[in-house]
Amino acid sequence: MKTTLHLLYGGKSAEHKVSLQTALAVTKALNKDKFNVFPLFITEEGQWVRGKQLTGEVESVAQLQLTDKGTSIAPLALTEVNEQTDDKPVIFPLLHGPNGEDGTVQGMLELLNLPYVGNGVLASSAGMDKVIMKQLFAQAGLPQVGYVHFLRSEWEKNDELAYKKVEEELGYPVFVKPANLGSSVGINKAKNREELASAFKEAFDFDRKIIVEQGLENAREIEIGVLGNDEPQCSVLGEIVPKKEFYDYKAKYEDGNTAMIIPAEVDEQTYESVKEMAIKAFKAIDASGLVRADFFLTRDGELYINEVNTMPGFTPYSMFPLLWQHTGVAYPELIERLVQLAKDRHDEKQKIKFTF
Ligand code: G1L
Repeated sequence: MKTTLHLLYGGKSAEHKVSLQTALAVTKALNKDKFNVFPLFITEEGQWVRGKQLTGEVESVAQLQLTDKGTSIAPLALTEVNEQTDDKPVIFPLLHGPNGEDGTVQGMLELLNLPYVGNGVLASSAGMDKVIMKQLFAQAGLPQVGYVHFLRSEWEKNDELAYKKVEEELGYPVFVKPANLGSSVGINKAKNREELASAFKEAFDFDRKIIVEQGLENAREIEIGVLGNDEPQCSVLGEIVPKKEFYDYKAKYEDGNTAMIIPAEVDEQTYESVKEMAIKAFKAIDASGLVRADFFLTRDGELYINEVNTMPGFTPYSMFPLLWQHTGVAYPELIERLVQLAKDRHDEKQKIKFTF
């Protein structure tokens, strides 16, 4: 029996275009003999638009921008998709940022009792808040660099006190980041008090809560893919290497300024440690489906977890799919595995008794 899949993409977010590109890549990779694929587009204004089944070849993102071609629906009218087939349709959310990655869309899909690809409500929201995520990692005994966090109201009351806390507990350099953002906006490196003050000011433009992390000099950035539900598996390792030296965090992570090395060259023991820590991190946030776990490896061989990404870049050229490609799971198979994991989680959930 064919599986009906609804791709949910676009969205009221800075990542709107990335989402469209990703939806296009996923659409192209899906075997139409196995899947009935439907587009569900969220415009930049937040309007939900449902389109006709994607049967033939979809060649450009313009075909996925349904603005005049589809039927506007209320988000909760998504339940109507139920009637099209006896097998429950699976929703594939490809959305980033505060309106999709933080668990809100996942919560809506839970209410509708629809299976969906990727992380659930708890992991999505925990993974979006860097402070909460670090607290869960600390609880799991995972090594991390030092960090402190502040609310805008605390900083407004006494900014000197906040800066002193950073200097006493961490020292320079530090990275200042909004607690709640998926991408790299509002992030700055600070090497002194003056840079710290301006980094605080910018980070608070994007969130009411910020995190300040100790900066490691010269550490390598190692990433790994984790795939599964209750028994997650790890991919090979990848490394992010800046193509030249960067003084500015933003420039470093702009497109084309870093290279990916897969597999990363590390010794056997480091590989084993990364895998073990990645699985611990996956479980610490109660992840399901997938995460990309990011680490720092110092030149003396010390390993720290940096963060996990519950919705990593997902074009065929992004780190997560490439890591799995090198592990023996090609892009179309990766997508099929994720859809199966969505069904498995949904079936598990149906076993739960809700009345006593
Ligand atoms: F559903 C998955 F597979 F879990 C999933 C969902 C979303 C994987 C990766 C992503 N990534 C994105 O949606 C994005 C980073 C392209 C945001 Cl626009």
